Amino acid sequence: MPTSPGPPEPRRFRKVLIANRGEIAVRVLRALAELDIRSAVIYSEPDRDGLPVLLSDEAYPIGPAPSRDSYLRAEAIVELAVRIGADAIHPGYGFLSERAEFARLCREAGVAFIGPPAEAIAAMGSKTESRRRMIAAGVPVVPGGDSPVGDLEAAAEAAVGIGYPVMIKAAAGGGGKGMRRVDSAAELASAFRAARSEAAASFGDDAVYLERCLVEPRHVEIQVLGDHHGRVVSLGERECSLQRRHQKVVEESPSPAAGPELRARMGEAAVAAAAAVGYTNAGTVEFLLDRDGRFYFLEMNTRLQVEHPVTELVTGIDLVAAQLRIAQGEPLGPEFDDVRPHGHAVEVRLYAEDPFRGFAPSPGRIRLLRLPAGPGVRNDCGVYEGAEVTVHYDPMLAKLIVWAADRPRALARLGRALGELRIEGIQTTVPLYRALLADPDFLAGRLDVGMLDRKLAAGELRPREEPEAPDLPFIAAALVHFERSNRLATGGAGSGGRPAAGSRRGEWRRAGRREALRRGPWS
Ligand code: MV4
Repeated sequence: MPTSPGPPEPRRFRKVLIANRGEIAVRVLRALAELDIRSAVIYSEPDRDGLPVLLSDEAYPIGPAPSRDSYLRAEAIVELAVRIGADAIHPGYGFLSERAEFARLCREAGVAFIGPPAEAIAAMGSKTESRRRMIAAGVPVVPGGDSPVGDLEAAAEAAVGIGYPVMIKAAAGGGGKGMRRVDSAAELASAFRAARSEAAASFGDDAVYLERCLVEPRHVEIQVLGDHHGRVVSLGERECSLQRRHQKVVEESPSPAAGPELRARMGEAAVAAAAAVGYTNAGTVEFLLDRDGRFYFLEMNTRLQVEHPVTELVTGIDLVAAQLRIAQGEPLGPEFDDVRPHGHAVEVRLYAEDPFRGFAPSPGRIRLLRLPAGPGVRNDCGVYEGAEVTVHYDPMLAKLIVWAADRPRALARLGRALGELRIEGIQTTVPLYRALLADPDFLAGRLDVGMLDRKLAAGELRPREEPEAPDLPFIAAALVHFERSNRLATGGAGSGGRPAAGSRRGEWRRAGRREALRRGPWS
């Protein structure tokens, strides 16, 4: 049975230390400010001029660029929290967020870890252990072996029992490392060897096991919250099938594949999964959903996730505020009864990668940054104009999230927002999203986990440049000036009617407007 420390003494946090950087540090800072809790951040040398340092109440240097010398210094971070009188540490995602040992260190130092108990992190950290516990809890898992296969003979036997195609997976794994699809007995030996050595290299553990391979499944995950009073709730699903090499690029809620009935069943399974390991705070239960609407537990992410905003926008729940309140010992209130999605939200991740050059990293100075705004548009951004993007950390700079009444309107709004967005100085994945908005399968919600890689390999998703403006800045400036003086002279209605579409004058005028928008009158 999971050891539960029981409800913490109810208390108000006065100061919280954020053990992270970038957009998620900014996101947590905002929640702290709204709850009137003092904020402290750590920062590495290259992050000293970063947005979290600018926005926090207190900021502390933690070391040089390499993560192991800065953001991964578990003991130094806990010591700092004690020294500065922080009541709690928010780990964000990545870095120390899923290290059971870190959660334990916090607890021993009397600092609240804003996340689940160390025991729950550990139980979900092992694929084979979590599979066994899910089976015991009645949560559906992909049919297959519930223990590692030690040699090729055992693997062959297991594969026959399961039936080809099978998936070989690393027991310690996750993220697709050490994973191999095997379509026939003839391929098994080489795939088994490859999976084992990749597992050993990635996780220091060469244990692998076999599952039935699902064909073109979707990745659908359920957001859960658990309080310290024994209650776990589901906040519905996120569709995360659009991934490039196991990196999510677009997420949305609700899933185009889910209706109220499937949502309810997946939500119940996710709540059972979390409860089975004594889960508290925010977590995500990942499922594979097959084309017949059957779903299978994949793994549980024991942290706040990058894509949490789409859930926030369709449920109206502030997940970071909920994490803080749960960690303070508050019970989940009536606003968490029977949460249903309202409207539709889509998130695209802005990576500093060049989609025209195989998604190569694209560090450099952000020379121009204009973020979209207006109805239903949210930016979770960790950088600002003039900031330097380095190669030291994850290339995700920001997320653009839109909300609208339904999916077609949300996609239209995403297109509008991408049209307003300008980033110069570095390359980003924005052109890929412009291309996706012209893809019939994406528009129809026909998604599966292999779709993006297949389309990119087939050259189907030519990244689209932003609508190109001719390089005519002075003519543009003249046109803008002409328009302004004309508008003043005529009392605001412009020069009297739109020129016929495609007319020479109309094209030039539009080019001028685009150019003026691109550069801005201020630069
Ligand atoms: C699978 C699968 C099909 N069948 N398991 C990849 C990462 C790992 N966490 C689980 N993964 C998969 N497991 C079975 N039995 C297909 C995938 C998969 C995938 C899953 C989620 C998100 C993206 C993916 C991309 C390719 C393959």
